[in-house]
Amino acid sequence: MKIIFFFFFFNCCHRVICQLTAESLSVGCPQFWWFLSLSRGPDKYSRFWYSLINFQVASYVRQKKDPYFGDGQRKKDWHNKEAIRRDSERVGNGEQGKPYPMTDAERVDQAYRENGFNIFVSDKISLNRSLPDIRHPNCKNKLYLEKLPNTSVIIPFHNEGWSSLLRTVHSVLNRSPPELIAEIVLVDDFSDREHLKKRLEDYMAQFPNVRILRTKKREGLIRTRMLGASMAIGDVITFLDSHCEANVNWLPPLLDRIARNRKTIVCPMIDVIDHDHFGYETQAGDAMRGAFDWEMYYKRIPIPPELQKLDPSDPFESPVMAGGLFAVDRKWFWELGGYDAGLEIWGGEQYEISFKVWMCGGRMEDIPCSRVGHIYRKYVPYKVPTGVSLARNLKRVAEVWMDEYAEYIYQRRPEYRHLSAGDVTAQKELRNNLNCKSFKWFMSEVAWDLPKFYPPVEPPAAAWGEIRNVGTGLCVDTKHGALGSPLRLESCVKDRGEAAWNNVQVFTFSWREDIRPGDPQHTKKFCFDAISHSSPVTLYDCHGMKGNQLWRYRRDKTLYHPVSSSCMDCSESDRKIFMNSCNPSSPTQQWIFEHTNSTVLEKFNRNLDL
Ligand SMILES: [Mn+2]
Repeated sequence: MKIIFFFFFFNCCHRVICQLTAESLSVGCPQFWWFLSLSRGPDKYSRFWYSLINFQVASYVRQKKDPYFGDGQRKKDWHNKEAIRRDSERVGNGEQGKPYPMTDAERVDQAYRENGFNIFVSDKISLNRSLPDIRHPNCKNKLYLEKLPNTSVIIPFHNEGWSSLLRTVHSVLNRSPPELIAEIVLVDDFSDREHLKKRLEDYMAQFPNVRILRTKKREGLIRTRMLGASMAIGDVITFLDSHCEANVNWLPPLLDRIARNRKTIVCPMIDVIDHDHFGYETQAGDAMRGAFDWEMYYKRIPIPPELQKLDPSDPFESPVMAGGLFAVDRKWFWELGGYDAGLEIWGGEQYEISFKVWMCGGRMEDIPCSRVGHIYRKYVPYKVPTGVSLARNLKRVAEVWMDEYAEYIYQRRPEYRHLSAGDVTAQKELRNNLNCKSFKWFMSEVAWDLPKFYPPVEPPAAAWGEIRNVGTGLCVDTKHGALGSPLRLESCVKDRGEAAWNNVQVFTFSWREDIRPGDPQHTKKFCFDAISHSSPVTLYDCHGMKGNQLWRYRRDKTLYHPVSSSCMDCSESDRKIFMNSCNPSSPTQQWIFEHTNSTVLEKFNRNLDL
């Protein structure tokens, strides 16, 4: 009786206690120590708690070496030690993921034209090149289920370069346990480049489990993936892009999660293969959650402390996937209806599948121990149909899945409101039949941390309109300059009595405490940016991380830049705007915004030593 009680207790407390230990170890959670000290008390009951915690910690540590899960399934080390050793000995161009030393001749435009990345460099690197094992060190000791489902790896492509496509295939074959690869399916979306025809078929004939499918006309990425998935024979479908490199032991960690819960969609961590020199490295920020803003641009947000794991190499939940790299149980993918067949060409499909899996009883995770490199192109080398299909796709996703939240998109993209999304009855029926939850549920249970970074309703701005300098009477002007070009002083448009189309003199000091061109309803995604206490002030892509784009508009009318502890200054003679040591009595450091919201400004300045 006692034992039964114990196990019951063990199961239901497991999560809570791990959470507590996780927090206490990583951030010294005071509640936990309070809890522990209580548990140390003399009475029998609290001693029981204490022993339970110790047991938990001990079992956590032990689990690393224990070949069994709690449910009695055997686990094993899936690393291919021999292949890892062979890789480590490789030397040559691009080996170990090192940048290829480019000459000027290789840097020419021609190298990028057909692929969007430097194909000359790609051609000089071995198809079997080695990659650095940049996984979290804990990944080296992880065991996964001995019995894993096998997978079809679907690789759609359109006019892909020869060496980049082949390196994708080679990396999968070289770094996957052969018994887990049911097949690799290359799906050609109507390419016209010669090397992708007979030459590719002849080459792939040496690999019995590589198949080539071809569309009969240009179908676009979404339908090409669907064609591959519909022909797949594996238990799991793994989608990859056609210019990827799979890293050490990438596959077992993905399949393991699906084996444990077939409704989990898993994504590898996507590393960056440089489009110039093919060096291999992590993305900025590495492990982050997938998110979106309310114009439906894909975004990444930090993992909140509540979701951080004791072991940072453990899988974590992600609200939306980045796009083309994920694995899903084949039957579950079709139960979810695959992709909405009404989606055209490209775009929005990652939201559709992500919302669908979360809202309809599944889940989605990123797997830090599974890493796949991807070449982020310099530009897309072929014609992508214009915005219409993307807008239509996004509207379909919003109409079918986002309920009342679709309104937030239409407010920012009024042109979507009356755009036809086509017939969505089948999609709505599917949502009904699968008994899917509401988007409100998704926002409150899954993406609850998103509004902090991308609020559906934009909080009020602190100041906006022209920014007039007190000393010179001139205004800040972008002159429609390119990104990175410095801001200038210019005679104020308002004073000229005529329209001045070549000027941009309206700015918003936004709720993010950055300054952007545009009025509060229509800000651009460029921000005032300074890199030192004496640098010019330029416009740069807003990174949303405060830092060198954080400004204070102080009561003395100075624009203070906390990172460099300096103030925005200007000189009338050369009309330059630059950072300088603060001197609040200098009129050239005083700026007047046309409009201010004193409540918001006071809130911003409250925590500041003025
Ligand atoms: Mn790609």
